[in-house]
Amino acid sequence: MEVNLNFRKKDLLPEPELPDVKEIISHGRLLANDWRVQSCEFLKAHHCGSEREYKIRQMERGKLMQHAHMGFRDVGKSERAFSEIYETVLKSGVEVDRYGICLDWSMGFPRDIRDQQIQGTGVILRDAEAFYRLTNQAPVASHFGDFMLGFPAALENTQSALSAGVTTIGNLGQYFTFELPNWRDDVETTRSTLTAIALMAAQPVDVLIHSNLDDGFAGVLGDLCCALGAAAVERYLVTDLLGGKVTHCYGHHYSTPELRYAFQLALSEISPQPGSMIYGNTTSYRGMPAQNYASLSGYLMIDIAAQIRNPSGHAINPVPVTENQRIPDISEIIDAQIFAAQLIDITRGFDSIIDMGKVQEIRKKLIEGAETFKRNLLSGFEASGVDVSNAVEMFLAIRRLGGKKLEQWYGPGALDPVTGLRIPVVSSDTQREIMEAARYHMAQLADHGASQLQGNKLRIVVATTDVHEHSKLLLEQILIGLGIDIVDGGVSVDPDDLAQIVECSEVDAVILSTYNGIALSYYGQLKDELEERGISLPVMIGGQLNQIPEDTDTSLPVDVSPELKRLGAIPCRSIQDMMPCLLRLVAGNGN
Ligand code: B12
Repeated sequence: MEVNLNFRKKDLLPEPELPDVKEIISHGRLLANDWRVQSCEFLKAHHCGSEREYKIRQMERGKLMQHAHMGFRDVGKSERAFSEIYETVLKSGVEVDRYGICLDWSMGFPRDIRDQQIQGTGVILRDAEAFYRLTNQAPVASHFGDFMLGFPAALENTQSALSAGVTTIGNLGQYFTFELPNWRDDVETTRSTLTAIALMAAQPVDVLIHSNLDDGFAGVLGDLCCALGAAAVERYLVTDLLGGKVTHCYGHHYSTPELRYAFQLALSEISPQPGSMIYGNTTSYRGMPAQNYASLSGYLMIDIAAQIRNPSGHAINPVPVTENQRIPDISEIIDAQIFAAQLIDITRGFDSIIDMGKVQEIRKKLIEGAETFKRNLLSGFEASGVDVSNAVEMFLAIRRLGGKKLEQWYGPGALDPVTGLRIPVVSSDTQREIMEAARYHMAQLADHGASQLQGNKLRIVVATTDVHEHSKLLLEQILIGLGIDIVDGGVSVDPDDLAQIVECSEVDAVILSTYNGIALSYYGQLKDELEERGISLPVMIGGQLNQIPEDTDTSLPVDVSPELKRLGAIPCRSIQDMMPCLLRLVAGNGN
């Protein structure tokens, strides 16, 4: 076993005093006297006390469950979607078992300061009554994950969800990786999250504490053993330290069929509660709807086959094929659900031809690697002085270190003698896909003047406004290939911090990726911050350049590229779009 002294507790947790974990747990338990799971349409219709009970029943019956994800800004539309999707698919003989509600990221802020925050694209529920109204529109299990746990409003949102009859609540993965704009108090975030977990653990019925691994570290790790290891560590945190039941979701980043299948088998051993859902392989949606249907069938068939052979309680999630273009509308969610039900029947005929030998081999490696990761992490933390039996210290230490360091220090892979990096035992698809994309774009850029950039010593800061980091990794690979020096502007960086980095690092331009539907507000703030510092330089911005117009409650965001351009930014739809600006910079005429 490796025990490395990679950090010292006093450097990572320098606070003279952290909140008392015993007090947090007893506060959460006490709150359970007043905040209890209430009945709702779903629990009544299925005569059960919790979604966990329902899942176990369906697993025993061999019934595959279906999940639909949604959350429109317009609350009325979200409520309509709840009943309309359920009723319409039922007419085709299909049942949606659960809805995942996509809350807006401003919901992560406590209610009293929520209105002053930048809003994204999800639904905003003003109070407990609004949670109740939404979840009672159909006899479908409601799952609240996005922007619940892992944020300063974790406790108040959990209280609202419990009183609306919700018995699967997350999303622990987001605790570890998501940031709210201009919110820096991770101790308060931790206090709220742990109190909410203790409250759920103390309920008289089973409440599943959900974590989407892809929202957490799995989205950026190079070794799938560490992604599975994260599930093992989270189980330790929630079950051993806080007495709750943890359930895991995965899927956005799992494209290779045998890896996806093997991960399902391995996860059901490492995290044996009925699973919440398997997320769709959304990163494979890159084209038009007709192309995305192929991706949908590809990943869904694997998920269905895995559920037939090894029912783990995870509902399958047919993500509508418009997902990469915009937030899918109600009719598109309905189509995807009906499509999935048909595919369940078809897949039964294919299941027997899958080569399980290869899948089982990967499963074994994943489990061994995950256990090594967990063991190394716990002993490494202990050696560094962290009290591994104290949930406050553990949560904060993991969050502050971040996935990449944890993988490098505690991963099961051998160290590469040249780079010093861990060699993945089971390589994730994400890194491979980013490297492949970088090679593809470099070849394309040859026709757009790429050679003129070499040797010109341009220096560019690359950053993201939110958790979406793949484009940053891709852009960095490409910029290195173009001979450009990179300054790391960070992930989920606030405009003032980014302006500060620009001021300190003598860069020629900024490259920014943004996805959360905040492009215009973010750029406006960055521009002000740069102007205040007397800085004028080109800002290239790409990703999802959209936003819900201010003072409206329309549900879908609109393109803001023209406004961005008018304000002085350089909107980029593709990688090639940055080339004219880069070429102007080497010609000495950046703006
Ligand atoms: C992967 C992904 C995630 C991962 C991110 C993992 C990670 N660590 O990076 C996870 C699961 C964590 C995630 C979370 C969320 N996501 Co997301 N996610 C995606 C997804 C599937 C892919 C985005 C991506 O990485 N693409 C890879 C890049 C390389 O390709 P690309 O986006 O096509 O970009 C190309 C060009 O635009 C260009 N480019 C990009 N930036 C720039 C910049 C410059 C300067 C230039 C020149 C070029 C350039 O480079 C690429 C070249 O091909 C998209 C849907 C989709 N299929 O596109 C949703 C999507 C972006 N997510 C979305 C949302 C809403 C969220 C959440 C808010 C959901 C939630 N409620 O929790 C959270 C974010 C929370 C937060 N705190 O920020 C929405 C955004 C909606 C909108 N704005 O209209 C999308 C579109 C899905 C949807 N339809 O609802 N997500």
